[in-house]
Amino acid sequence: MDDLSTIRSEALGAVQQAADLAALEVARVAALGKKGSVTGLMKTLGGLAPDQRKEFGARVNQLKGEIEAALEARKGALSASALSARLVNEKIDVSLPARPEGQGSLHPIGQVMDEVAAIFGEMGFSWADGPDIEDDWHNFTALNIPPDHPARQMQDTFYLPTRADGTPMVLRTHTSPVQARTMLDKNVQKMLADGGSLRIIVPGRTFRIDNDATHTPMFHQVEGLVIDRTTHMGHLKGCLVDFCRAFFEIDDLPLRFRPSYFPFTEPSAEVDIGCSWKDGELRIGAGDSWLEILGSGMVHPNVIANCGLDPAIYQGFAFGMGIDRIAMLKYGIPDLRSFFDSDLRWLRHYGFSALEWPSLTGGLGR
Ligand code: 2NL
Repeated sequence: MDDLSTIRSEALGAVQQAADLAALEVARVAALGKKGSVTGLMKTLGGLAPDQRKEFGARVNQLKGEIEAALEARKGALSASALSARLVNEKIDVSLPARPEGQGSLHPIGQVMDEVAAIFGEMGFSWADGPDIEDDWHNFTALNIPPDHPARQMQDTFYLPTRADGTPMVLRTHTSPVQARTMLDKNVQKMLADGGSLRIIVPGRTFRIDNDATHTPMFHQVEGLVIDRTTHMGHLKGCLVDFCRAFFEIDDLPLRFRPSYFPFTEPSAEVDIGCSWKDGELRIGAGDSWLEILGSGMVHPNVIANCGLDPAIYQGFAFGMGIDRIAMLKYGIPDLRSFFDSDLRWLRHYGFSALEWPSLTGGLGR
C-alpha cells in the first residue's frame, strides 16, 4: 500500500514539475510506459489471491486514471503557455513601412485598345472577340475575297495544317472573321429581325508574312461594324470623324475621305487626317499634308449574304485600322519593332498607368 502512495506522489509530482512537453513525455513514460512504475504494479496483480487482486486492481486502475488526467491537464497548460510565448516572440510591427513593390505598366497597344473602346463604347459599340486561328472560309471566302486574291497566297498568309475534314486553316490576316461570325450568330440575327442595330468593334492580334521596318508578322487591328436597315455612308462619315477627333484629342482635326477599293466593301473610302512635317517631325492636326489612318466602306452585299442576312433588307458600314500604327502616331513612338522587344526600359518610358482607365470624360491618354 505504501508502495502505491509513493508511486502516486512521485508520478503526479513529475507531471506537475514538467517544464515543457518533452519533460511531460518523460514523466508519462516513467509512470505509464512499458517499464513504468504503474505498469509495474499492474504486472504484480497476476500473483495475488483473487479477492486481493480485485481490490488492489481497482486502486491501481484508479491511480492510472488519475495520472492520465493530470498528464492531460498539464499538457493543456503547457500548450497554452507555449502559444502565448510564440505570440510574444513572433509579434509583428504593423507600423513598419511596407517593402516597395515593383510597379507594372500597360503596354501602349493595350492602352490604345482601351482608348478606342472607350470612344466607340460611348457611341453604343460592344467589344467582340474571336479565335486567332481561323478557317479559310471565315477569313477569306465570307469576306468576298476571290479564290485567286493575292492576300490568299502562301507567301502572304500563315497557313496551318489542314483540318481533318480538309478545311484549310490560317492565322487570321484581319479581325473581320469575328464580324462574320457575329453576323452569323442566331441571337444577333434575331435581334436584327426585331429591329435592333448591330454595333461592334473587334480589337485583336492579326498575322501576315511580312517583316521589315514598318511591318511585323504579328500586329494589331481594330475593325468596326454597324448593321441594320438604315445605316448609310453619312453615318460612316460622322462616326469616323468623331472617332478620329476624340482619339487624337484635336477638336478641329481635318479629315479627308478618299475613294478606294476593298473586296468586302462597296463603296470604299480611305480616311486621311491633316498633318504637316517640320524639320522631319510630324505634326498632326494642321497643315497641308495628309496621313492615311484607316480604311472603311459600306459592307458589300455579298458579305451580308454570305453571313446569312438578306442584303435587300440589311446594310451598314465597316472600317479597319492598325492599332500599332495609330499608337505610334499618337504617342510619338518612332520604331514599330520596339513594340515587341519586351524591353522593360522601353516599357517604363512608353507604358501607361494601370489605374487610370481611358474615358471621354476623365481623359484618354496621358
Ligand atoms: C484597313 C482596311 C477595312 C473592313 C476593314 C470589313 C469587315 C466586314 C465586312 C466589311 Cl465583316 N468590311 N472590314 C472594311 C473596310 C476596311 O480595313 O486598311 N485596315 C487596316
